[in-house]
Amino acid sequence: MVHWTNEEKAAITGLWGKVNVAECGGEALARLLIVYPWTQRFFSSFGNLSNAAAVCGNPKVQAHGKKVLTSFGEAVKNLDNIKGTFAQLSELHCDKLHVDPENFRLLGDILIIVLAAHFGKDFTPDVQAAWQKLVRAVAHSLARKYH
Ligand code: HEG
Repeated sequence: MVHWTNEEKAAITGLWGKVNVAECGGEALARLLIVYPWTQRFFSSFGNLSNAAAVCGNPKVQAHGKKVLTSFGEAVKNLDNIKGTFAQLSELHCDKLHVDPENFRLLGDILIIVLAAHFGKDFTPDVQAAWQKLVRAVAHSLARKYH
């Protein structure tokens, strides 16, 4: 289990309260699909992903990005039980969707970049450190049911 200091918890929940989930979620998923184009293979039903502008303007990408970041928010609310929180989603991504768990790590790092861009100086090194720990824990929990 991941151990959190009070400072880390405060850094995570403090920033999360200011996150626009639709905007940051949409942007994070769009950037994942653009920066690591092989991730597009999971979203063949999403329509036009032919270039960066198409990906960013694709309503299904935006909607799914919001869904993913909303779900990510469950980790923020359950910092002391992230594994349990994502047990079912881990099974889904493994057994049904066959998403390579490396992609959870990539999305986590992209999310950090999106948060840094949105929050600028407020995304201090301490806040970043707590968030890096969080995105790793989420990726780890989502990868847990793979075998
Ligand atoms: Mg996943 C569906 C959460 C990363 C590919 N993802 C979903 C759903 C949730 C979710 C809540 C809907 C589940 C349902 O319908 O019951 N995803 C989620 C989280 C994270 C993540 C929290 C990481 C933080 N997902 C992720 C990554 C990929 C991916 C990195 C692929 C590169 N997710 C994926 C696909 C679906 C979901 C293909 C099904 C989409 C659809 O067809 O609607």
